[in-house]
Amino acid sequence: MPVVTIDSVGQFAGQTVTINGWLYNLREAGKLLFPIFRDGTGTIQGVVSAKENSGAFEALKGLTQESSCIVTGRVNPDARAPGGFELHVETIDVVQRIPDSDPYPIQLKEHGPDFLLENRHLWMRTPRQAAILRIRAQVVHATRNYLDAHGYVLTDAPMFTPAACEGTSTLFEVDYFDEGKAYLTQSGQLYIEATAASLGRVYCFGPVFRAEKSKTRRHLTEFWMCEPEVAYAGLEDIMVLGEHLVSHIVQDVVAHRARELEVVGRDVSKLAAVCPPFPRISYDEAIAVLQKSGKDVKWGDDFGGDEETVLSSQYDRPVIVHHYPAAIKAFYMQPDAERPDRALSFDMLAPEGYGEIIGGSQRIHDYNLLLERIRQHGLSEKAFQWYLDLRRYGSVPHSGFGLGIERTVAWICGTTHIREVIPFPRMLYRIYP
Ligand code: NSS
Repeated sequence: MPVVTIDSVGQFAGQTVTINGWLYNLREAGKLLFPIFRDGTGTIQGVVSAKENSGAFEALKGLTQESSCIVTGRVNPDARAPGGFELHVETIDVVQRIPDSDPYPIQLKEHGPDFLLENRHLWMRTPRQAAILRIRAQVVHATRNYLDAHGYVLTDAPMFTPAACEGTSTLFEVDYFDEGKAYLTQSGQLYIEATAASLGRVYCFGPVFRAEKSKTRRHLTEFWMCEPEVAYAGLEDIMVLGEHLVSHIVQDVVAHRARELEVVGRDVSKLAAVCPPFPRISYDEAIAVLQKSGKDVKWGDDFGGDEETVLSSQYDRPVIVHHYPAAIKAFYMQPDAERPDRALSFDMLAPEGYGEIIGGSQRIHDYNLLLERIRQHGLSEKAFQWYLDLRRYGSVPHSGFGLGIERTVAWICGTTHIREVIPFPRMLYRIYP
């Protein structure tokens, strides 16, 4: 018997196949049983009759939810069945029966978020969570594919670092043998500035860590970032890369994960609009929009989630906000030549209130200016000697950005909280499981 996955049963209509899976649900109706099996690729409803097949009927009757089982049966086209096919069960081999005394904790009913997070290792089996994880994988695949196809070389950045990249307030400290304190990386950027000077166009893609004290639906303490970095690129070049990359990711998910988007209940028409060019507004214009809408902000303020939502709600696709005040941005950002109090920086804000998905900038390429900024920010000159070397030897203007994977997946899936889009979320009050 061919062993097949549920997402491919359509190719086996009329044939007898074997599915390796789990019992998702069971409805008993007298001499008929209607099990629903899942195998990680989808769910399929089965039917077993006591009269026709007493062996399978007995094996299945009373079988507990999430018991693992190997099912063999004939694939019958059935317009009423979700997915269009029904499995006429012939044999069932129970691999592990969950005892009635210790049932599967996640029942097919509403549970509170704390309970679900405490049981994340089990919660992820539910069809909605599995669909989200598949969409996440597609986002990662599309991101890498786009960059690989456009000449960007993957260069991994280290996780242990001797210094901060994105401000000292969110650093996780670790003891590093006799070297003293080290920190978990907040961003691979500084390192891929070096690989960009070696290879031209590069990116890194990995987990980053921020000791975020904020308990919001947009913040994790461990999240994944994709960071392209390009030698000889300016702010304009890198904004264009950002809009093309994000459009590609969204359209790739729409094309390849239609079923999963349906499972999570996403309004796909909203995603279809996401193609370049994206609207752009300067920070100054953004302040004016916010003030007009009644927000209590003044020039020089950074934007929080509320402000981002007001700004992005004006558009049907992500909006790019550029030229932020240098004072509220990172030490490495190149100042605008005409207005040095502005940084050549941009953030991309996702629509529908999902907030910032990209932060990026042109980098300072002048040695003296960079040294001055390192000093102004009270950063360790010693730890940054290698970074200053990049400005000593063949320095060029260069630019890059970081795309937050979880923020992007949360937006594409339309989830209310970012914790659902990573297999094991790490947050202020959560390190288990
Ligand atoms: O702090 S960023 O805005 N920018 C950087 O780290 C630069 N060093 C990247 C670069 O230029 N190579 O973070 C980038 C993105 C941001 O837009 C969010 O989408 C995401 O990273 N981000 C987060 N996601 C989840 N949780 C937290 N705490 C978080 N912080 C940033």
